[in-house]
Amino acid sequence: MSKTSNDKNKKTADLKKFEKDYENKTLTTNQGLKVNDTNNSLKSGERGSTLLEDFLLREKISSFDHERIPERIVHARGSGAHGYFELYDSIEQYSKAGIFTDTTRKTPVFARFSTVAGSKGSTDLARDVRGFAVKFYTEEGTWDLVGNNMPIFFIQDAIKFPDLIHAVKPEPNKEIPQAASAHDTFYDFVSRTTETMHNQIWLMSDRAIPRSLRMMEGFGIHTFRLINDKGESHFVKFHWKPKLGVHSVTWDEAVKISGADSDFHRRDLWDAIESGQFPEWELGIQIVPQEDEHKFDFDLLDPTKLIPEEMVPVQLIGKMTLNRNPENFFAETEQVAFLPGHIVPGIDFTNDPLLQGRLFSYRDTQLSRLGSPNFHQIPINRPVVDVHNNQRDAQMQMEIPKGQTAYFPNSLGGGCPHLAKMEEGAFHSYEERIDAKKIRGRSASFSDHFSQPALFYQSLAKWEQEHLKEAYIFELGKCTHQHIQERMLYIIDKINKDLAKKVAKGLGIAIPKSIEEPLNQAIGADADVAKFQPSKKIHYLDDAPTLSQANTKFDSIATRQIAVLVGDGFSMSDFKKMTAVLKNEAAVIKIIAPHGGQIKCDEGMEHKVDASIATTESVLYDAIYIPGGKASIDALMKEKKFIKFINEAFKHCKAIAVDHEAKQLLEETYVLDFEEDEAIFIDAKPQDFKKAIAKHRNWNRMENAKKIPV
Ligand code: HDD
Repeated sequence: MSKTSNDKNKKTADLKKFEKDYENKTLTTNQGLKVNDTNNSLKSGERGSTLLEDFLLREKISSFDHERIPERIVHARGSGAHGYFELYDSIEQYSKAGIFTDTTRKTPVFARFSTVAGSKGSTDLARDVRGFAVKFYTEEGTWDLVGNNMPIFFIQDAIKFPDLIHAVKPEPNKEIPQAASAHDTFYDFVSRTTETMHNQIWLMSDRAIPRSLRMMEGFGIHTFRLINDKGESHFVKFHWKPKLGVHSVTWDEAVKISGADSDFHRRDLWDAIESGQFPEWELGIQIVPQEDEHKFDFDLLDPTKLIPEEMVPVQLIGKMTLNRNPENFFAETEQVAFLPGHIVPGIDFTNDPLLQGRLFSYRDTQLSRLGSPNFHQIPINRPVVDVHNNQRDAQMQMEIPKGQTAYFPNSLGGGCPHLAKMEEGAFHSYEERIDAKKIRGRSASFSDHFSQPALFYQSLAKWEQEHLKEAYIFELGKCTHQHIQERMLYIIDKINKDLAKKVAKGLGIAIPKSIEEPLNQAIGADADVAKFQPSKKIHYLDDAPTLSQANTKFDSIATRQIAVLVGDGFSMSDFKKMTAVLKNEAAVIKIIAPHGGQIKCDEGMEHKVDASIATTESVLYDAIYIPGGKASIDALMKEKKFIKFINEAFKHCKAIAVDHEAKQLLEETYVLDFEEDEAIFIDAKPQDFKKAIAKHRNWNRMENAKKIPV
């Protein structure tokens, strides 16, 4: 039982019924037979062959042989946690859902964050979209909000999802590359499917390499409906805003973290919860009244478009807190099944063609992944309210449905389970008026593929644009076919000419003036870009500052990992003065020394070393502090990896503070080669160092950082 459990949580109480404790228990077979030897098989004599009769061996090995289930076809790599959701104020004017009207509730949740393309064991730091799925165990049934950390998706119609995923997954002939979009098939596909460009450019941005799962936004992406008790509908987009702000690592760090600790995000989430620093996100909604459906330049049903917050502000309506780690990864995080089709009265779908297809896919996939339509009976998937219907049997039925009838209507079962009345909270689909021909096609209102990618790029800070450009050069540089690179350059040029020029320079090829094959092969043979770029309307924005991470929160150093580099004889007074301030703000102090075990300060006391320099890397920390003490600095100078450690932190624009003799160590590095750096501190006030850590990175250092050859 983890120390951060929340016993009042109704779902936690439900899960407890299924938890199994092994303390002081005797080993048995699955039939409860006590076993006194699980190390030796039954043999015909000491050196003889093993007997088929050995049921103990058969049960143990056979169970092992079958312990894997298929990993998720996408989002296989993920980490989950339990928590709860609280509503600030009722929004009954929009929705009748209990979760949105009852402020006294603490609705239990289970959240799972994931990468998309990689396998279950792949690195957390892949350049990728992150899944952001939340299961709300509400009093009216389970609601799943299955979103991502980017507000838009690659494609407009679910029928293209298999193509997108086949293109981004490892190439089928050689199963390369793992957890990476930087390869030919992905760019071959996206350069022929221009609707992908908006999500594609977000994928090139820092959003695709978060510092922490706790420091990323989440989005429901689709336009959903909220339905109030009068049956009125408002369009809604859901947002999750992290309390710690939105922060990312650099690509160089991501690559190195993948080697140093490929579980970096999973560990970070786990450790934060275990230490009582519970991750929090506020839930926000953008509301569009029914009558404003056609007021935008884009179609609300098009999932490749966002509604800029500058047009429709996000109202924060509640908060999710994750306060308990799972007891068992497989039972909870692996077996949890999210379905966009899980909604409750007060929330409904729109005709977004991507959402509509998802409503089929998720249930379908659980059948092969979890093996049975009874997957809702698995503890993590059970709603916190009773389930009664006439669905029966199938593999792994865990309940014993009583009675003679399993059909409706019936008289023999007393008419039960009986139908719910509307006043009892029965679900009723929104009665949208439809008058249409059946067609296989796409609305012309979906055909603007370039305005929003352009808006995104224009809205970024200079340093974000620089990172994005480098990402394109890296990704396209990994493509081996020049015609694919050229197509991409041609398209990037339609988004932003300056960006295309810089990427072309990095690739060493020219931007083609024209392309021979049609621009978008997915929705019709036409190379006329103008058709995909409708003229600006009155609501068009040139800049949407809320899209930039430069405008996120920079007010906390809670859970930031501070590497404190010390050798024997380090100055205790320096150490105390600095770490007291940092600890007070809930930063995590990690003592790194030339050796493991204990390290002595100049006052003769022993301190536990968190990591010896041989076992750790600079990229795992947010900032460095080095206290004085001559003997300590002499010891650090002897171990050259400390120099690399500091140079790398400098390269990654992190805050570095040194006191007294520790300045000598900086002289061995590149740090002092550059004048005036607002995040380098020599004998400075701990408060100033703290502020620099809260800023996450000193991006003003970027040009100097590029000159560091590590
Ligand atoms: Fe999906 C899993 C998010 C489009 C088909 N998706 C999955 C997960 C997330 C998303 C977060 C992992 C859930 C978990 O942690 O278990 N997917 C999205 C978003 C989309 C989207 C935000 C667009 C707005 N997905 C999408 C389409 C299809 C799928 C269009 C199919 C037509 N997604 C699946 C799936 C998965 C899945 C194959 C794999 C595992 C699972 O469902 O449970 O059914």
